[in-house]
Amino acid sequence: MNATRSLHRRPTRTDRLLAVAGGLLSGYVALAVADVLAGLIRHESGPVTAVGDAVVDRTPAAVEQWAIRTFGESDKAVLLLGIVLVLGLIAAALGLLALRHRRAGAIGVLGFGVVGALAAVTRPDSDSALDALPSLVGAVVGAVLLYVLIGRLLASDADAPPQEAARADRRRFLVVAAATGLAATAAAAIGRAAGTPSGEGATASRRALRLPRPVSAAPAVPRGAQLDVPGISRFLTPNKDFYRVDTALVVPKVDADTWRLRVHGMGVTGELSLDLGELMDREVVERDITLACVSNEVGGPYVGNARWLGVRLADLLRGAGVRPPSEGGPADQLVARSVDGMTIGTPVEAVMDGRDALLAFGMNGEPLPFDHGFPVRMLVPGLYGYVSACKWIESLELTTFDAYDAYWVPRGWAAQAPVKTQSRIDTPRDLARPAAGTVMIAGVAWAQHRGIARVEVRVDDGPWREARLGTEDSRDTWRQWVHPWQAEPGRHTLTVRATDGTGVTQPERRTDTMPDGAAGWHSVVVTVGS
Ligand SMILES: Nc1nc2c(c(=O)[nH]1)N[C@H]1C(S)=C(S)[C@@H](COP(=O)(O)O)O[C@H]1N2
Ligand SMILES: [Mo]
Repeated sequence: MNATRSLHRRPTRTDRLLAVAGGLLSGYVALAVADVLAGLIRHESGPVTAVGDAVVDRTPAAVEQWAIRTFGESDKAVLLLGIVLVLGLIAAALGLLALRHRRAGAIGVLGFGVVGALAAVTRPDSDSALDALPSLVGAVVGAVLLYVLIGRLLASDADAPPQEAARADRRRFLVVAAATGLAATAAAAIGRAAGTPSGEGATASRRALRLPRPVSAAPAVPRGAQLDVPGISRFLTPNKDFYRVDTALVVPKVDADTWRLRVHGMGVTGELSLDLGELMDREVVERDITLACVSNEVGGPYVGNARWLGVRLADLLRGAGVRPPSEGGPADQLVARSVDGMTIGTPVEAVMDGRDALLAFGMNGEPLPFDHGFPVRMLVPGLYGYVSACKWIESLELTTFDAYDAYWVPRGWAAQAPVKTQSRIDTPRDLARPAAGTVMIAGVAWAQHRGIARVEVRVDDGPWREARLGTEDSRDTWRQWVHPWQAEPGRHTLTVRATDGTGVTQPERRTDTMPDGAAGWHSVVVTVGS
């Protein structure tokens, strides 16, 4: 007898199709098993999430910029879908390979388990080798399944009549495939229903959290800060509409009851380790601060304004003995680290120069949403988020810019990045078709911590005309503006530019977001009907 069973029958096209299906099914079962185990161990240890996180970390800056431009805030969903598609293609190919070499196909499946396991244990938030288990066990089950399935497909003896043999083989294959597919689906469903939903303790701790009253409340937003123009951005951005930019594929769910913040490093004379209660017992302030992302293109959506509740970071640092460089302190960089391994470096001088740099736990009257950094995040008026606004913060280290590059710096972004003055036309929208007559051109302008002194609007190549500004809330917030325009029929280009509180007007020349934020004027093109 021939020892190699796969030679018993020549694989037909149907066999090849079934082998592809077998590969896909094995991949599916492997992921389902991994999902059940990740639910028991740690949700982020699942292979798709772990590989996705690893891909995010290794993505070249240019590709990442392209992804943000093309997919916006759905970039994460697109990445996960991409990973699943690639896995599907590979699984299909392994199915075909197994038809020729059963063992090679199975080993291929194991190889993917190793990749997933490596990704899982090398994540910065992985603190246990157990994180390798979901990928490894899933892969072993997937590999065995593929081996068995292809075995069933080629089980018939060479002496049997070919037609009948093929039919018997397919029946055997389908029985095993259907049984394992159903079993894996059921196991995954039961695992999801029975397992702890991710972050149950964190959700309960957020619900139970009572925010303290501020010693220094933010003054009421002045009447007149919010202009009454349809289509303009709300002055205070509701939490659910606030942009989200971060590298987390699974939003960290931190339990406020066990959260601690450590403050340590150069020039710290008394290391601190605070829990949330101790942080909230300090002097609490409330401030309106506009946050902007360095990845925001001219006219883009990644900017928002909220009312934050927290403690002044400078008070905390002084309490730990820290002096800014201007007073002879040795550290010029404050590195914030998050529970998911993000590092964000901020100039110590900016944090301690009197501005309202905050460790915030409240946002627009509620505890920080998970998406925005629960339980505590940092905010520094006047700096882009990637150099100031660490979410899910767990430690603050005093060091120097020479000694340490935070996460984005080796990826091509500037180590220090004050926000650039920007203005945006919210209405009319690009390519709108307003009727002739009075059209309100309106939007927002921001130059946090310098303030907005003037906004001007231009129609086509006409003269710059000063827009009416909304009342200033604080120089750390954006400012609304409006300009009534007597619109004449035809196609027109509307352009805006702002001047900040130091008297500097936005330059016309457009620059890329990389390395330290986009510059240039925002324009929209509209066609006015008659
Ligand atoms: N832990 C962590 N904090 C982070 C980031 C991140 O990826 N991880 N992204 C930063 C960037 S680039 C910006 S612009 C702000 C965005 O804050 P938001 O998502 O609350 O709007 O968070 C900052 N803090
Ligand atoms: Mo950002």
